[in-house]
Amino acid sequence: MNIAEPLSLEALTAIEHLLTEEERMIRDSVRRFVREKFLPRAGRLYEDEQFPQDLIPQMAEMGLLGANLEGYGCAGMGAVAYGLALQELEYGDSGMRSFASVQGSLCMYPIWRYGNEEQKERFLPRMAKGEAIGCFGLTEPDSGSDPGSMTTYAVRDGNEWILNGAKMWITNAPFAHLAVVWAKVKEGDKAFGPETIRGFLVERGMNGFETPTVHGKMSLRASATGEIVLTDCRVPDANVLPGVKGLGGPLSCLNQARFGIAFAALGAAKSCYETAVSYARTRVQFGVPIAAKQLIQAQLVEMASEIVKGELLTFHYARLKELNKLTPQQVSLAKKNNVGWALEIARIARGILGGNGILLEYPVIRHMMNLESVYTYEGTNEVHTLILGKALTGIDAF
Ligand code: TGC
Ligand code: FAD
Repeated sequence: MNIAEPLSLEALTAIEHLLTEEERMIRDSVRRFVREKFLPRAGRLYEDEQFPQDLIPQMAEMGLLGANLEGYGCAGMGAVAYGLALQELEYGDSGMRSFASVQGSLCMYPIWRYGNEEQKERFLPRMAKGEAIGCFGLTEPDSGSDPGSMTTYAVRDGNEWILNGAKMWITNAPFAHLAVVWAKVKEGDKAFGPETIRGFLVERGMNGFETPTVHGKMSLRASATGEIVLTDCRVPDANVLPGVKGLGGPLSCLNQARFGIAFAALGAAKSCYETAVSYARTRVQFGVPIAAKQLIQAQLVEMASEIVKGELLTFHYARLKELNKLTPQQVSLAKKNNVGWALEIARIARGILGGNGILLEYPVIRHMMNLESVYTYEGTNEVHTLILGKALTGIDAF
């Protein structure tokens, strides 16, 4: 049987000539890093529930921490370069991308956008260097999709705030040096005016701040996930983000992180697709490679088509983001579409590999399990459907 070289996804998407030299360089250097330093250990890290903290200095050197922020030692990448870099990380493992998303979009971004100058100088340069690691505490055991129902409270006491409550499912928490914690406060001492949400920079070492690890995850095992337990935790005024009040604060950070995830999830999908093509071209059943079977080709074509469509969508949206024209609804569309398809592609690839599809020797089952979390976090697939449903009909169906 004559078997020609396969057409690459990159040739089919054909955005290479639309990238700047700097964007290509950033993508290629992260690609090398992931393939040389991470992938040889990926299966073992997943099995051992270990995030590779030893790789943080190199990630920092490549400008991946707070990559798209300007100043304070950050790399100031454009949205396309940032998206491509995250996609290469997620080609390795969603846990690697999660680490960078949380550090940059969910912890450094709120300080960069809503912090005062003193807070920015105190935290951002060290975070860009990977010397201080951050996490983001919004979700609670009884408050996930509906973060406005949170019950973590901050009560003022002189120049300090006393925080009580618990946050759940917090990426990076077990080894983080600081947490951006969102908590409810009563506005104004006298009138007990309306309740609002504020952001607190809680530092490791403050009394009453604990971050027990969540064990037993079957997904994102190479990412450290923890709780944040706050028991009469005293946080000084100097650690309150002055520039934001209300749920719009944390949600604006999610816009940043969700954009990165939409772009990056395609990295996991590409890894699954490439593995499936290569496997199907060499696995012989009924006397021919299974890639010669029309049912297998139909599956590979669907996978490739959805990756190309997702890539074109995010590339366009990333250019819009660089012009400050990307809306939260567009971010929801991209997150829902790309993560939904990445998960579906991983499941199809798993099937194409047959029994081998469940072995950690191949990246597919690891990506598939990871993507189950990516489907749920940063707004579940249903939440993004309802955000779009509300925008398209004008009716809130939450
Ligand atoms: P709603 O009344 O719609 O809005 C409340 C206020 O927020 C404003 N707002 C936004 N602002 C900026 N960006 C957005 N995307 C915004 N969406 C809403 C809105 O204008 C309003 O402002 P104001 O001034 O009028 O008060 O709020 P709601 O309570 O009805 O909830 C809306 C809903 C359900 C869409 C929202 O709560 C939501 O997105 N829920 C999902 C929660 C979520 O995504 N959690 C993620 C936690 S972090 C995480 O998962 C990290 S994983 C990281 C990793 O490892 O990679
Ligand atoms: P729920 O909100 O209880 O939802 C359960 C189901 O009900 C879902 O299918 C949901 O779509 C559906 N549902 C809910 N409301 C509606 C509705 N109105 N209509 C229809 N269906 C609905 N959070 C952080 O704050 N920081 C982090 O760093 C972080 N990292 C995470 C890491 C991992 C590995 C995971 C798994 C989660 C992480 N999260 C984090 C939490 C994540 O954001 C939440 O899990 C997510 O927002 C969903 O909340 P929930 O799990 O409480 O599910």
